[in-house]
Amino acid sequence: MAKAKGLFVTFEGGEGAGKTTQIKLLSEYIQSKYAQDVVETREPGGTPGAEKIRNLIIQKEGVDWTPLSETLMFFAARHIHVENLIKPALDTGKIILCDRFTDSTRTYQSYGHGLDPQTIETINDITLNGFEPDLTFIIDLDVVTGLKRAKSRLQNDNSGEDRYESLNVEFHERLHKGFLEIAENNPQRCRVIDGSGSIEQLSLQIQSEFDKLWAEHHNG
Ligand code: Z5A
Repeated sequence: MAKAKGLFVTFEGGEGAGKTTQIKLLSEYIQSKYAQDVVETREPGGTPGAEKIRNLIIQKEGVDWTPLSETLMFFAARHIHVENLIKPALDTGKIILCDRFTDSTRTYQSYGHGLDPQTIETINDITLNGFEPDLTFIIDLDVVTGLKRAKSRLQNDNSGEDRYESLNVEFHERLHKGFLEIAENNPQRCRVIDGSGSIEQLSLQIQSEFDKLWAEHHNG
């Protein structure tokens, strides 16, 4: 596959790990240090159609999604997002910072909800044909601290998005294990960041990893 002009960076981790916070900080850093256009986006969502699918998946009460139907909806939203926003932005040299991507499907739908991992990889191949991020930050935080942070964040907004936080601690422990296994199996792409540090400490580590990627991309 031809190398895109821009860079695609994703942020993964359990609830309340600090992804949204770190995306904003890295975006400011890139714009000020490299004078580069940055697109901040999220999954599910990121385009009008994909945001509609997000509402279907996350906000509806009393639905009867199966793990497979939910996975197909995540990939439907992802296909729109990649084709209509991410690839066109990469083609014009932009840096994309995305809150969650396919690793969240691997963890939530497989480690969490028990869907066969091979089914996810088959759908991924059909939908994205090998398209993966250039770099993935996995923010690693113990489950109880993450859920406390996510709950306090939810009390301060009115999005109504609490469906996943309400699942039990064992579910979140399985996600935690899943993210670490993905990092272990993809050392080229993934960097695990210790989420228990201060916002500033995490941000400095993330900046340093981004600088390395930038240097490789421009010199390599
Ligand atoms: N999902 C799925 O199942 N399958 C998929 O394929 C995809 C998604 C793509 C939506 O995700 C849901 O969809 C998600 C998985 C599922 N499940 N849930 N819930 P989301 O990303 O929109 O929602 P989230 O994971 O719950 O995000 P979050 O709670 O907003 O967490 P965050 O972005 O990682 O954290 P934050 O907002 O930056 O920080 C949370 C709070 O902690 C906030 O008050 C911060 O000020 C504070 N914070 C942040 N960093 C620190 C540090 N270092 N120290 C202390 N306090 C901190």
